[in-house]
Amino acid sequence: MPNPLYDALFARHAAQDTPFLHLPDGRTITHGQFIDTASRYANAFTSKGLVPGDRVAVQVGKSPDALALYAACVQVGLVFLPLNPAYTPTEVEYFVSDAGARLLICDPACVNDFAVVAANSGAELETMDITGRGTMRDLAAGHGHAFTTAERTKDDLAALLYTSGTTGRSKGAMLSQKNLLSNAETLTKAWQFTKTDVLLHALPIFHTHGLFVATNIMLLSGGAMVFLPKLDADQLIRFMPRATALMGVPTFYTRLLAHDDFTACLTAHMRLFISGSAPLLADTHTQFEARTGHRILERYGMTETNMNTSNPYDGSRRAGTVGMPLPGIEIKVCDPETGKTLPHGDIGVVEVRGPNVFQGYWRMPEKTASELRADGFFITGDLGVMDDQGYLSIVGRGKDLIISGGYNIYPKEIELLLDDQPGVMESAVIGAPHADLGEAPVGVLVAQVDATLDLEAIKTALAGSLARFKCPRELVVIDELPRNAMGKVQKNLLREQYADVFTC
Ligand code: MCA
Ligand code: AMP
Repeated sequence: MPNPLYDALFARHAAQDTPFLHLPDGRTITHGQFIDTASRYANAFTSKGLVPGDRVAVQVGKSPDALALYAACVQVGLVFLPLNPAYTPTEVEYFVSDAGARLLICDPACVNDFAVVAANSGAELETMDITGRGTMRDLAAGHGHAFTTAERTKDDLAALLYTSGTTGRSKGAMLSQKNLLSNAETLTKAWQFTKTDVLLHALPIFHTHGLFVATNIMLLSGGAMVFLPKLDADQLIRFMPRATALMGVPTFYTRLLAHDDFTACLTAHMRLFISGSAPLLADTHTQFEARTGHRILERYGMTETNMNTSNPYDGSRRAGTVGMPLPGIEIKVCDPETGKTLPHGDIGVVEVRGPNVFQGYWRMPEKTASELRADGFFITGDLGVMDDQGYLSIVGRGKDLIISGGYNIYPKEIELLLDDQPGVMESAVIGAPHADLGEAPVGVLVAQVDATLDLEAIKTALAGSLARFKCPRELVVIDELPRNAMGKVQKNLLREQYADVFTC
């Protein structure tokens, strides 16, 4: 039965014994073996009564089996909802409940906490650990690999990815088969990936970058990945001789540059280094070229849109820019007030339209209507400027957002928790420059009259309900927050004041 995403990414590799995943322990999983495993999981899902359109929330460590869950969801027509393992049970409960997920798959080590989450949100619970073991694998082992792929159209939902919001409430971005497939096709072509490529994959697989950009491209092209559990510069260096390309957030490149063994000789055979998810400093770009002779290719995207722009594969890769709109994708830089397109050279809000743009936010019609125009343009909230040659630079954000090591942190979510802490009158969370992560969160607190704040107790309280990467690395107390005439907190002044907090 037709299922455009499954047919393009998976079905055509079903009988192939070409390598797909090279694992650090020396094992290799072929495309065919991977698809067999995925189909067993597809049978396991079906045996649990799941039907096309059901949501499956997956909060497990990175493993080939975790990736097979994604393939299985596509084959059954389930909506894949991957979650960062760093999220606390409180955070996960929101996602699972909001999505109305039928099934939650978690690490067996957390099964007690997540049994409560599943019960509260009406989902069933299964487990999978970092090696792939758990009740899901046991269930799949009882099934064969014959599975009749569910019929889907290109407009059916394939994934629901939660992105935090400026109001503090996370929104589920609805991504259709077309959104994912069109972008995978566009990027494979733009970056010239073929079945001879081997991608060094050290990104997480619960975000667009590691899953839909990196993995979908390698599936579509029929190439292979060195599949590493996480970023470890030693491992990248060890496996680089087997690879042809690397994709990473800027931290990947700063950590490689900090490593003495990262040399021109090591990279001489490499075809491509790609960076995205956060701004790559022009200085990193320059240092990388000086060390290796390679110019990093920077691109720009969002969870809601997959990839929008890219520096050219052939042609000038310009440091400090995110390149030009990808084929089939339109980009406008607009006046934030009127929405009118601005001339080249003027700074405005970036808007994007194309087959990559999501269908809207899950069960949030008002939010969708305020960010997705009727004519199909999505208002990104990023501030950009386009030059005469069509290169876009992201110069800031209209939205209050911190990007730390490629993870998005919305200050509002943290401020709401800080404001609830004993003795806190109000708070503001800002991003301060951080050498390794680009920026990292700082909490600025104002105490209630006569209150003395216990900063350690506040940190402990936050750690109980917020993923660690969102917790402010520094808490400072001041007398009052700077405000403008309208009463709005002037975060730009706080950012200036605490610009050196992680460097001095
Ligand atoms: C880990 N920690 C962090 C981060 N990562 N803190 C702030 N920001 C982070 N990004 C904290 C942990 O909670 C822990 O804290 C401590 O750092 C060590 O954790 P560890 O796992 O060892 O960290 P790491 O290995 O150094 O990880 C840093 C990393 C990783 C390599 C930058 O975060 C990463 O792989 N980031 C990539 C994210 C990504 O894929 N983004 C794409 C989103 P404690 O010690 O207190 O417990 S998609 C997107 O943005 C769009 C679509 C796009 O354009 O791509
Ligand atoms: P996410 O919500 O995780 O999809 O993050 C998307 C955001 O990451 C975008 O709206 C941008 O603010 C930022 N981003 C992604 N790629 C780049 C880049 N190359 N340069 C600057 N910012 C980027």
